[in-house]
Amino acid sequence: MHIIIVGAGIAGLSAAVSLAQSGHVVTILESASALAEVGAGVQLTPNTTKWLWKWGCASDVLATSALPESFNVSDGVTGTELGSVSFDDFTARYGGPYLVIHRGDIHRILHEHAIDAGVAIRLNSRVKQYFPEEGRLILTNGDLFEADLIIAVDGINSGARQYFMKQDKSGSITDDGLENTGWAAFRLMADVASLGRHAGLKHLATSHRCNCAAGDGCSIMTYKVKGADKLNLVLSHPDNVDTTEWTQEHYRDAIHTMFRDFSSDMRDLLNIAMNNPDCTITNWPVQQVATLPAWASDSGKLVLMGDAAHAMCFYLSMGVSMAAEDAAALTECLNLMQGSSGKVTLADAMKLFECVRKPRAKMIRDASLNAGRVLHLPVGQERNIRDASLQNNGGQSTYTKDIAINEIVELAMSSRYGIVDNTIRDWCYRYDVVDDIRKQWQRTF
Ligand SMILES: Cc1cc2nc3c(=O)[nH]c(=O)nc-3n(C[C@H](O)[C@H](O)[C@H](O)COP(=O)(O)OP(=O)(O)OC[C@H]3O[C@@H](n4cnc5c(N)ncnc54)[C@H](O)[C@@H]3O)c2cc1C
Ligand SMILES: *[C@@H]1O[C@H](CO)[C@@H](O)[C@H](O)[C@H]1NC(C)=O
Ligand SMILES: CC(=O)N[C@H]1CO[C@H](CO)[C@@H](O)[C@@H]1O
Repeated sequence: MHIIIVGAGIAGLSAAVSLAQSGHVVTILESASALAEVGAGVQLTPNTTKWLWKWGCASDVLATSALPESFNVSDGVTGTELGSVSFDDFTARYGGPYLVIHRGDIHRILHEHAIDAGVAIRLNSRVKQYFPEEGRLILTNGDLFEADLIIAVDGINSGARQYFMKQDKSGSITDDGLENTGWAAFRLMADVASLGRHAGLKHLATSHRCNCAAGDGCSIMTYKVKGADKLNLVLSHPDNVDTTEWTQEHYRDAIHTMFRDFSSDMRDLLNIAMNNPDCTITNWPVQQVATLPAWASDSGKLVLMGDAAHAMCFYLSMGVSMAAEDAAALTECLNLMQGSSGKVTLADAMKLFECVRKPRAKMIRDASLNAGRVLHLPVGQERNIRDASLQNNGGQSTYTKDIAINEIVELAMSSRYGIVDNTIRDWCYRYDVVDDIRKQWQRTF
């Protein structure tokens, strides 16, 4: 098939690699004039890495990523370790490692593999309008494109999403599908070298761990990117400040006030990071995409994927995993459709894609938001429940492939903390989207 992908982000490039490797003719339209991914590191969960391996990216990814040893959660105020999960046995347990990679690196690797697979990438190509039922679109410069299938992976501020929103009586769309999560994050970096000179922070310089210091309504998450002399800091806080007019001085003051009760080690960490003359602090309000009425047009010729369809907050680090799952799922649907010798239409195949992906995306999105809530609980009974379960990783995992959905939803929305919890983690990482698509296919057709 001839497929147009709109957006060359991590999700668009993943879809391009997967589809082109399956023999489809793929063109990417990207509005930017150069391909570059800004920002710091991303954490990739085991199943994502397994997809990347399948697409032949293993050696490139491993060469540029860090394999953290563990994820440790502590009480930000007392400094007490609350719980942890070791990443040592992840490959044995989940079929792939947990890793941290620079956004620019994963983007470049996917880009190179897309080119190798024969994908054509057109930069300076901003889509202005879609014709969802016809498989056509127009760029802002007036160029018209047509394909068997158009996949819109144009990110959280997607222009394609409006075609899937409900219209009001006058036929206009007033809702952009975005929801505030109530959270935002200050992002900054610390020099690893300067941490090494501080007794209480040395371990951040010498070890490769994802650390999270949790407080009432705020937290400090840190991780290192391979080869980097920088430690990434993500400071979560309630999204109730307008920082548009803020100077760096405002940021510093806000951070000092916000973390004034944290342990002296954590305050030293923030000071070291902020005292660096190169330090630039930015604020990221964290938004998510509402549950949309549909992801595929009636004809199946326009499909929404990636953050455009299901942006979620980062407390389970599942954004890129969901993008990789989308790519694998869509490829499998098209392969099965082509194997059905005309029995299954594109419209039916894309509906099936939507039926499998939408509920999973909703559950992971809601679980991510709940993980943010649980991480930032105030002192009290619910926090005691969280801390007790953190100590033993929520006990033995009760996850099986056939576990009742309600049981998982209940757990994922409970006081247990996402990634450290054996059952919630198994549910996130043990999922096999291709298996799910095949089963649903057999049931439906
Ligand atoms: C602060 C932060 C931290 C995160 N941390 C993690 C993490 O640790 N782990 C993780 O898995 N995920 C994380 N995520 C989420 C992850 O980054 C995304 O889920 C992932 O990058 C997928 O994005 P995407 O490709 O769908 O969208 P994008 O990266 O936004 O790409 C969309 C592309 O479409 C292009 N485009 C937009 N409109 C048009 C148009 N009209 N015409 C043509 N092109 C267009 C844009 O230029 C862009 O290149 C984080 C996100 C944030 C904000
Ligand atoms: C962090 O987690 C690992 C793995 O569970 C554990 O061995 C280690 O003791 C934890 N604590 C610290 C401070 O590193
Ligand atoms: C795509 C993929 O490899 N998915 C795997 C995710 O992890 C589980 C558990 O290891 C595997 O069964 C899936 O095949």
